[in-house]
Amino acid sequence: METELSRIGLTGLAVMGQNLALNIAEKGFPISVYNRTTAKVDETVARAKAEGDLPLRGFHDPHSFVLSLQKPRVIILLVKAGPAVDQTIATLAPLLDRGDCLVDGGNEWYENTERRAEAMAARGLLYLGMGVSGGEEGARRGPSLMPGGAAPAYALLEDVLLRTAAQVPGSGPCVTFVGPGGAGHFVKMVHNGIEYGDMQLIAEAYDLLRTVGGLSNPDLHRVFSDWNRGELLSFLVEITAEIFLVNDDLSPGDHLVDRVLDKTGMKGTGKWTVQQAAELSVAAPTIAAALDARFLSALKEDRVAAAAVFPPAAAAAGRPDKEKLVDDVRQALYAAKVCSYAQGMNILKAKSKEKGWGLRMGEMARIWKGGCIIRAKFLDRIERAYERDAELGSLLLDSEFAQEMAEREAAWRRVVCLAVNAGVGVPGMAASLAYFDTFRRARLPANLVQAQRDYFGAHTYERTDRPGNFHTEWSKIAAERSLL
Ligand code: 2AM
Repeated sequence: METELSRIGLTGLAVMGQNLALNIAEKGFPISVYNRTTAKVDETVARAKAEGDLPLRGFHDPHSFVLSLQKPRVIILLVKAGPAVDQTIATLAPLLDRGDCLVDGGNEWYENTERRAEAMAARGLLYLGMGVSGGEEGARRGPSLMPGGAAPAYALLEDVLLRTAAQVPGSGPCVTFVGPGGAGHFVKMVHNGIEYGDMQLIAEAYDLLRTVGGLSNPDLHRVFSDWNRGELLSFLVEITAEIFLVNDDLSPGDHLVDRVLDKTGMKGTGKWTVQQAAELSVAAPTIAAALDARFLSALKEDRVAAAAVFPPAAAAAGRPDKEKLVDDVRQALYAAKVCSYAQGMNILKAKSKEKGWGLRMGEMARIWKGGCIIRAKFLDRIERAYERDAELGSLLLDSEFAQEMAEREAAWRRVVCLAVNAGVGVPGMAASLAYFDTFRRARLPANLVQAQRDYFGAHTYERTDRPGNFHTEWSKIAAERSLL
């Protein structure tokens, strides 16, 4: 055993790295692992033994780690994004031979990946940027994998990835070669932005049901469990239902969710998604609303002060009918989610066009169907929509989605109106509705904005009835008119 070379290597043995290494070993690929802090190497080796004598060998120094790998060597990096990746590359690259490959599995900014891929190529080394989603459990049991970079590099580890990724019956492993350059990390970034949107929309549904509908935590558990048996079936709805079941050890009799401070953390991928949407001139108001909601959540002290200044909106007479409210909120959540995904997919499409990545949109939906945080039955529909039309301009224009939106529109409006009147912010649901109402109108008030631009800045305008660019001396004509 000691003299045999491992099929693959992995360095960076924090939670994701350890679990992914054990997963790869369990799928029958002998793996070598290394970590800067060697205690984590020993911990991983002990776990491999405890979890079924898995074919995993630990190394305390990078040199013997690299020498333990069969050629061409493939090493997955799961170290913290940013400078740690550069430092790890600086440690490993000099030990590698031409044709060996490094795979960054972190949440890295895609331009860093492209820069590193170029630098590696200059040394005759291959490089992949691979999004890995699914958290601890996903990494161990089967994550969604989004590898991008040089196609020959992907070929070096495709067999490992196909077996390591989540397997969705009838749909295959949740991995595909995403595209060249930083495409893999970019797709993972947008996945995370979509995840922000999903989580915010679910939180708004919870808030309405609790604050306006008066549902208790056991009620909420039943509602979310019920939703998870229908169109909203998804990992996030499932875990939400479970959260309402957990009691608080430190304050007996209470539910833990009520003791969790209302401040949401973040690591940056949601912010990057919104920044990229703006760079690409793609509207992503639901994802932006989810990001803003996190910013506002952080202002706990200011919010407590504001709550004292602005008392809650006058309660509407009586509580709404609970059953009707639950049914309306379910529909609003679904419709708002469709708009959020339409935005995320449009960011991917625009970037793919700009960079010439050739992203296959249906494939992106397919590899998100299992393993990852946004996994959901609903992704089947997105995959089908792009199967019907690979160049689909917006998910909202797909016939199946269009019908679903029409069916849920009235409930969605009722929910947003109810929230507005109750003074309960639903930034995600409202942003989605405004997005929908803007997108679906053939004529917008943009004519007036353009007229203003031409008035003060001579920016010219186009006409509805003839081609060309026009400029009008609006102030002159208006002055003449007002003299009449
Ligand atoms: P550590 O256990 O030695 O801290 C997540 O933080 C993972 O990234 C950990 O495995 C951590 O290793 C690794 N990591 C962070 N910074 C690093 C660096 N500069 N060089 C190598 N590994 C690093």
